Amino acid sequence: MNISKEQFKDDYQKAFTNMYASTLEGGSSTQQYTALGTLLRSYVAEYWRDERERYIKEGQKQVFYFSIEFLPGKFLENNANNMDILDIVEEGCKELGLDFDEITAAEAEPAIGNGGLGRLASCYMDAGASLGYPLHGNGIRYRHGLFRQKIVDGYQAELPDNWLRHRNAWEVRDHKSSVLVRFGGNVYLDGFHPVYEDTDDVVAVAYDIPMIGYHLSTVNTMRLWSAEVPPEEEEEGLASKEKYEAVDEITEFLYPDDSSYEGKLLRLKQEYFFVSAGIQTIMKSFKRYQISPKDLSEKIAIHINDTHPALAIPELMRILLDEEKLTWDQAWEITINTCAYTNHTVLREAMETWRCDMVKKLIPRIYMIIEEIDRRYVEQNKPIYGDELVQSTRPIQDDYLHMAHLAIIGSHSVNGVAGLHSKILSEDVLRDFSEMTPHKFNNKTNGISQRRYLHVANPELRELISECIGEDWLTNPASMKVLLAYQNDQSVLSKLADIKHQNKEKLAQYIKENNGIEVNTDAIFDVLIKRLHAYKRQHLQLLHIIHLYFYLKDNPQADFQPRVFIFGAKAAPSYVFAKDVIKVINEVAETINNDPDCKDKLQVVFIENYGAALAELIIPAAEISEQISLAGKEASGTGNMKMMLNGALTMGTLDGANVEINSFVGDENMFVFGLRKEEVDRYNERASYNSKDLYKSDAKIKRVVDSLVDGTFPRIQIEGQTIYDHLITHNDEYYALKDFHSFVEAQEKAAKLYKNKDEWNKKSLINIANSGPFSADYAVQRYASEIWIAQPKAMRTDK
Ligand code: 26Q
Repeated sequence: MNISKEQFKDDYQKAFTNMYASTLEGGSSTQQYTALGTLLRSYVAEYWRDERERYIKEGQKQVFYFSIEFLPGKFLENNANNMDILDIVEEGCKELGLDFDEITAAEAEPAIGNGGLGRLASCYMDAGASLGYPLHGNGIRYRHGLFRQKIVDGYQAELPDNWLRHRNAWEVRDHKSSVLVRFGGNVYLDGFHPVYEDTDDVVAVAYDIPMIGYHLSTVNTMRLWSAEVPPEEEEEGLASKEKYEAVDEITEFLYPDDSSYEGKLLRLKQEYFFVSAGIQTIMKSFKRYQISPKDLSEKIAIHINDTHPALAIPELMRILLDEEKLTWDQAWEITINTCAYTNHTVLREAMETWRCDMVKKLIPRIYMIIEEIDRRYVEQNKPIYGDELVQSTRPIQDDYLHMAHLAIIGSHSVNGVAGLHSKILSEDVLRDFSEMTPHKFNNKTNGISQRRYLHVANPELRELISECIGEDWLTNPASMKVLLAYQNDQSVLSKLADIKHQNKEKLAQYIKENNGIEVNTDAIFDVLIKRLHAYKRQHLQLLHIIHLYFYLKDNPQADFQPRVFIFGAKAAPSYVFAKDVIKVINEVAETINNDPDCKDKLQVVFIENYGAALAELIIPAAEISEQISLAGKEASGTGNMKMMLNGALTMGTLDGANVEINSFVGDENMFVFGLRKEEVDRYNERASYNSKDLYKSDAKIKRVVDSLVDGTFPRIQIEGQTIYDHLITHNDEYYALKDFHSFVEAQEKAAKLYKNKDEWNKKSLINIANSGPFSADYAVQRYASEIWIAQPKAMRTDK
C-alpha cells in the first residue's frame, strides 16, 4: 500500500491518543505496540471487508482450513512487510523517538499451537493470502497458549501463557456471527427429524484475524472461536456457576501434547466445538446466498488438518440431513467431495481414538450419524473387498471410534506431508485403505513461508540475494536457483559469511543476556530446535556432545574445531523421558561450560522457552541444522527447510523432507548419516537389534553411556538413569546407539569442512539456492490445483 512517512506518523500519534488519551512518547511499549497494531489493522480494514464481499459476489470457491492449532508468530513485522510499509513504519517510529525493536518485542506471541502442525497451518495461511486464494482458517481462540517454559535448576517448569492479557490488536470480535453448539442431552428421531432434550448449549463467538497477503494480494480471515454461556441463559438467570466454569474451560487451554494422544473428554469437546461452529457458519452463509447445498463441493472445500477436526464429516452430514433434508446418499456424496484430510504422523501413540460411550454421551446426534456411516460402510464394502479389509478399516472397532478411519472414509483426498511419509502411509500404516481407494492417496510435501523466515527474519540476506539476482525470487522462489551462478564468487561468499556472522553475534547477545554464557561466535553454531521427543533423538546429540567432551579431556591440546551446541525444545509436561533429557542437557552444559579445558571450544546452550518468535532469531544464525530423527519417524519436518533457506548445512538422516533436501543439494552439500528406513524395518521385523550387546562390545559407546549414571555429571542421578534405561534396559527404541558412530563421523566431516571457509560458504550458498521449491507458495498451489480445485483471483495491479 501507498502511504507517506509523514502521514503514517500523524496517523500513529492520533491512533495512540484515541486509544489511550495520552501522548505516544509517554506510553509503555505494550501500549505503543497495541496502538500500532490497531492502526495497521485499520489500514487494511476496508480492503478486508471488500475482499470478503467480493468472494461472495463472485461466487468463487472458498477453502476452509480446519485446524485445532495455528502458530502464526508475531504479526506486526510480517504484516507490515506484506503491506510494503515495513520501512516506513520502522523509520517513522525512529523519527518519533521510539524504539521499534522494543515495540516489536512487546507483542505477545500467539502460542496457540504446539509445533510443526500449527506452524504449517500458519505458513499456508500466509501463502494462500499472498497468492490471492480464498483460503480461510478455522480454529480455537485459546485464552492460554502453550505453556511458557522456565528452566529452574536445569528442570523444565511450566508457567501459564496469558497472551491475551493486553488484548490482541489484530482480532475483531464478531458477535453477530455467533452460533450455538449443542452438547449432551438426549436425542431421538421423530420420523427423520431429530428431537433434542436437555442439551447443554454453548455459544461459539467468532474472533477474526486478517491474513494479509504479500503486496496485499488479498486479505483472508483466520476465524478463532471462543466459548461463552448463551446470552439467553444468562439473561434469564439460568446459568449456574458450574455452567460458567464448564463453558469457560472449553477454550481456556491448548493441550500441550505434540505427537501423543490421550482420550480426555475436554479435548473431544474442543474438537467438536470449533468444528461445529465452523461448519454451521459455512452452511449459514450458503443459506443467506441461496446456494443449493447440492452445489456445496463446487463452492467450498474443507481441509481437515490431522484427525483433530475429523468430526467435520459427521457434522456436515448432520446439517445436510437434519436441516437441509437431503437423503443420506446425497449428503454423503457431497461430504466426501467437500472434505480432504492431511495426515501428519505415523507414530502409533499419536493415533486418535475415542471410546464410543464417551462420544455418544457428549454428542449423541453425531454419534448416531457415525454409527450409520460405519454400518453402511461395512454393508457396502464387504461384498466388494471382503470381511478382513472392511473390518480393519471401519471407523468403529471394539467400541472405539478411529478418527483417522473416519477422516479417510469421509474425504476424497488423503495426503502425507513428504515423499517418504506418503509412501509409508500408503504402503504401511494405511495400506488397507490405499488398497481399497488408491485414488485418494497423494503426497503434498510441506512448505514454509520464505517471507517470514527470510525476508523478515534475515533482511540482510534478502538484500544480498536481491543484489545478485534481482527481485523476481521474492514472488517466484524457484528462481533462487539463479544464485548458483555465484557459488564461486568470492565477494558474494564473503558477504554471505559476514551476514551469518552478524546473525550469530545477535544470537550470542541474546544468549549472554538470557543464559549468562558468552559463546564463541567463531565456533560452528550447531542448532537443534524442535519439540522434545524420543523419536527426534535430542539424546543422540547429547551422546555426541559427551563424546566430544571426553575427547577434549583426553586431548586438551588437540586441534579442535570449536563448536557451540544450541538446543531449544519444550517437553510435554507429562512426558518423563523428554523432561529428563532437558535436565541432563542442562547439567552436561553446566559441567562443560565451566570446564577450562573446553573454554571457547565446546559450549552447550539450552535456550529457554523456544517458540515461533525465538525461531526467527535462531534460524538465521544456524550453521548446522540438526535433523536427526530415526528414519521413518518424522513425517516431514519444516525447521529443516527454514534453516536451509538461511544457509545452514543439514546434518540429517534420510527421514521426512530431509530426503527431498538431499535430492536437491546432493550428498556433498549436506551430511547424511544413520540407518535407512528399510534397515530400521529389517531390524524391527527380525527383532535383531540388541543395544546391550552393542554397548558391551563398544568401549566408546560404553564410556559415553556410563557417564549418564557414574557421576561424571553431577545432579542427574534420576534423569541420567532414565536415559540409560531407555538405551540399555529397554533396547534403545530409536536406535541412537546404532546410529552413534555414523553420526559422530558425519559430525567430524562437518568440523573438518568448516576449517575450509570458502568451501563451507559455497555449500551454504548452494543450500540457499536450492531452497526455493520448499516455499509454502508452491505447496498451497499444489493443494489448490490438485485437492481443493480452487483458483486464485486475478492479481490486482493497482495497489
Ligand atoms: C492429539 C490429541 C490430543 C492432544 C494432542 C494431540 C496432538 C497435538 C498436536 C497430536 C499431534 C500434534 C502435532 C503433530 C505435529 O506437529 N506433527 C508434525 O507436523 C509437521 C507438519 O506437517 C511435520 O513437519 C512434522 O514432521 C510432524 O511431526
